[in-house]
Amino acid sequence: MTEVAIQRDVLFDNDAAAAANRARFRAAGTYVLNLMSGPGSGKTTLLERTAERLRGRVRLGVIVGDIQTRRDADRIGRHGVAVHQVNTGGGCHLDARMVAAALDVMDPADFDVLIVENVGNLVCPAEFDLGEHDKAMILSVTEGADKPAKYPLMFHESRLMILGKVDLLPYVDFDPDAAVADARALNPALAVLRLSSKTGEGLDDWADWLLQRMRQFRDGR
Ligand SMILES: Nc1nc2c(ncn2[C@@H]2O[C@H](COP(=O)(O)OP(=O)(O)OP(=O)(O)O)[C@@H](O)[C@H]2O)c(=O)[nH]1
Ligand SMILES: [Mg+2]
Repeated sequence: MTEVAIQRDVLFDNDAAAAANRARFRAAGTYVLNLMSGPGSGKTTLLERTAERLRGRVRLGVIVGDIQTRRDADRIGRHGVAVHQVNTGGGCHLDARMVAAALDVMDPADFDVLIVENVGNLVCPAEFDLGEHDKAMILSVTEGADKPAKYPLMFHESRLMILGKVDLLPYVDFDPDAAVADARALNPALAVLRLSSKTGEGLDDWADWLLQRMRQFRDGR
């Protein structure tokens, strides 16, 4: 069997597992977001801030994927949300079966919103459907404005791009307009939010976006 054929089979198996996850989320009425980015772009920090913002408003759960350690789950768990850590043991992304296994621990029916923090990686996570309703990504200003053009798939697949760590804009050579233009050339419908988990800029817009997507999912169910 050729390499191409093997990859096709892997993705086919994943798609079947993703469809089963999606059916489970629909039955439970749970909106699910797959949050992706390169390593260290600020996913966990944003989820810590999100847990604080949404406390008492929606039932938020988090599944977090990392190659090793449960450090991110420990960080998020300190903010009073239910969180489950998945370790891929070397794998560079989550797949739908890993999420299905996590759902044995985190019953989707217990949550209005379930956010999956994917493994930090700007490439592989975008290739795998987890059964989520939306993909969102963070591009932090420390990573360089050339990333949409160089790593196109995640920008193409995402509904929302968060321009993260904007508090650092004065200290880095990052052209936000160029980054957004390149990302929208790949994905004209891409929503963009400027955000800093440090100063709080953009956190209200992020919470509004998330709650609006949750309501739209419920209305369309
Ligand atoms: N200045 C600034 N630093 C930030 C911001 N958000 C996160 N950081 C810092 O960036 C570093 C990485 O943040 P994390 O939230 O761990 O990033 P991550 O994307 O979850 O990382 P991985 O899970 O390892 O991929 C930490 O030192 C954070 O304090 C921000 O908005 N501004
Ligand atoms: Mg993290």
